[in-house]
Amino acid sequence: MATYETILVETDSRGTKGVTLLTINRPQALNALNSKVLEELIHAFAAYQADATQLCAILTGSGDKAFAAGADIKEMSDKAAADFFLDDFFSPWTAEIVKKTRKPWIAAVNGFALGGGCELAMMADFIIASDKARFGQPEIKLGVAPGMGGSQRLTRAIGKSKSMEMCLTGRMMNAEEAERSNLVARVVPHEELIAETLKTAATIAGMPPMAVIANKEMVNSAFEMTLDQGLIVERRIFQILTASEDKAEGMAAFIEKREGQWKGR
Ligand code: CO8
Repeated sequence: MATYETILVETDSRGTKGVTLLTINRPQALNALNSKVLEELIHAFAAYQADATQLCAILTGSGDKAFAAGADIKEMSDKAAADFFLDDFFSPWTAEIVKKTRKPWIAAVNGFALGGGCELAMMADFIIASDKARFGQPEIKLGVAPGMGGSQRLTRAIGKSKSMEMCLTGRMMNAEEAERSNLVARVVPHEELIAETLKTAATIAGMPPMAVIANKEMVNSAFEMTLDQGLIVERRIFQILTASEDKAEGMAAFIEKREGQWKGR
């Protein structure tokens, strides 16, 4: 297994078969996202995607305070506009992590998820938040604006009015409001965040692998396509799945009142 400086990786985490736990590990900087974190997360997500024994990942932050308090302001403060533009700064987060990870991953938000931290959480397939989680897009206070998808993904998640208010004022949203606003799937007590997220991830990892990937692909197509296009994608993927060995097994298992034994084909 690769060794990393800024993240921790645990496969079959805490004995949970098929579940990889990724932890951003810069608690002294509230897990701010610098270029090393990005480089290492890209590598770790690619390894997760390639590992056929793992079917669900969780991303969280180390320490008790933050998931990630944003892109690393100290690293960015000296960069010129030309550097950001020529490097197409922030583009690898979506291109390398979101687009290339076909298997699901859950953000377990354990504290501050601000700026790039909130944007990273929103890249996950869904968010489970501790009751201490706080979400925000405070970039405006730095004289800039979201750059890792905040204005787009937040608006799709919670609607124009709330997203606009959050981006224009930089205010934070607590976990209760985030759940009410559909930003997060579920809020759990802080101390139980990882245990609860592992349970949800274990449920997913116990499903037929092709169906897991297909379900993720279908739901995501709802954000990229018209209704007609999305419905065609859904029907075609559904039809393809009916040819899988796991479909025959799943239906036989139901009729025979037993658990399915998945082949992943
Ligand atoms: N980048 C770098 N270091 C950070 C960051 C960050 N985003 N957030 C916190 N830290 C560091 C602090 O500098 C501090 O380090 P040190 O001990 O060496 O001084 C340490 O983490 C602990 O932080 P605080 O002492 O500030 O902890 P508090 O509990 O007092 O406050 C807060 C917690 C409210 C979360 C506070 O740290 C904060 O406001 N952080 C910044 C939040 C933020 O603005 N995030 C958005 C970042 S910008 C972004 O993500 C998009 C790109 C913007 C481009 C900018 C171009 C210049």
